[in-house]
Amino acid sequence: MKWDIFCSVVDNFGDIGVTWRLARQLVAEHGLHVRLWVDDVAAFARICPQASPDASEQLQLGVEVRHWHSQWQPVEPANVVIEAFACELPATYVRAITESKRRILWLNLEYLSAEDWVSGCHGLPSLQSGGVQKYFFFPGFTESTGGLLREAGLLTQRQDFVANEQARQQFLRSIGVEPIAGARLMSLFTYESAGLSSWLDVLEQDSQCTQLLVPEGRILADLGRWLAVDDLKAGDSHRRGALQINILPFIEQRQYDQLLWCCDFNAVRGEDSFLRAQWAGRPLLWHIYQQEEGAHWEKMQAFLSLYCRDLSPLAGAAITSFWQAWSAQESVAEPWQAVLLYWDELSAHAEKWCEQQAEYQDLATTLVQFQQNWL
Ligand code: TRH
Repeated sequence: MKWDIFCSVVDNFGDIGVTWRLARQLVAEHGLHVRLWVDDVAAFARICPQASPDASEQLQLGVEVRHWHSQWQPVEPANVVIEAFACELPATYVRAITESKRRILWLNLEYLSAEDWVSGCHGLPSLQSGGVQKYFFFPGFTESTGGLLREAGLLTQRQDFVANEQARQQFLRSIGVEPIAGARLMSLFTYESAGLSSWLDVLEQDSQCTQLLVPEGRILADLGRWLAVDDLKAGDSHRRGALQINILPFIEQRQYDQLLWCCDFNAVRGEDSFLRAQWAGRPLLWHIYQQEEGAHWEKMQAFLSLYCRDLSPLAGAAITSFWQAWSAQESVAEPWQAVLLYWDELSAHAEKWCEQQAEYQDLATTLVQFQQNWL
């Protein structure tokens, strides 16, 4: 059974981050033959360092990764075709689907959203020219959606790792971090935010020491301005009062998971790191990807109303105002103090949320089942 996944890298790393993770899981757990077509192989090589950034085809962890050239060379379509994030398949490939004598399942894998309307649209067919159906497949946080990307054994792996203090310290040292005993460990991987400086001011003056781990990314410029240091790079570390800052290299996805598991709090962004931070079972800040006309506010609110359902109203309000102030580029000093007030409840809740979400069937399995029901 052959599957083709098409990914066009919009910007950043999330599109390829999600599709690479899905492709790996379909091979490893469902024994499928998967071709991952990606237009920007260099972006792929950033999250899969063993990959060659300019190979037109390569085998990585059992996945056939193909460069999706602008001059498309016709190929035989697979049995299942996943068009990720409405990336528009090559016209000759669509024609080959339409003209094929075989039944080919064509799915559009959508961005992750907690909005109510998602479950009503999940799995619906849309008739394409040439008479072929394309099905809309929505990941989500309820069982009436396609579920969430989650590899088998992920939570056990995390629990084993976290229980093994030596493994944790060894991992941190392997990415150039000397852990400070007793410090609160946090990671920061967000888009640019004017609210950052207000957060760092509070952390600097806090009675408790914080060690902030910052992978190279879009937040570095704001961080450099606050530190009054130019061209921050991986390996740099700076101390300001109670705040120790370590700049990390961009590491590969499985190591990034371990980084999230080491931390007491994770500031993440987009879609894939947002979900990985939920599987880390720790309190988090989600810097949502900004969209035109403020569409991202509804998406954030939809998630928060789900996420805060089992939180006390004050703890829910604290995390909500922190996320909103951060994305609104406002000062987060006050909201952060409120988060600290409800730290224990928020920490316990993050673990409970993770376990609740892990009860649903994972996205790769729901995709495979959808195809089996469709056959
Ligand atoms: O990179 P992003 O901002 O991608 C975004 C989102 O996908 C968003 O939904 C989409 O609309 C936009 O792109 C176009 O954030 P995201 O989704 O967290 O993807 C980052 C990927 O990078 C994720 O797979 C984790 C990975 N990563 C590493 O592999 N190593 C690292 O060191 C770090 C920090 C991240």
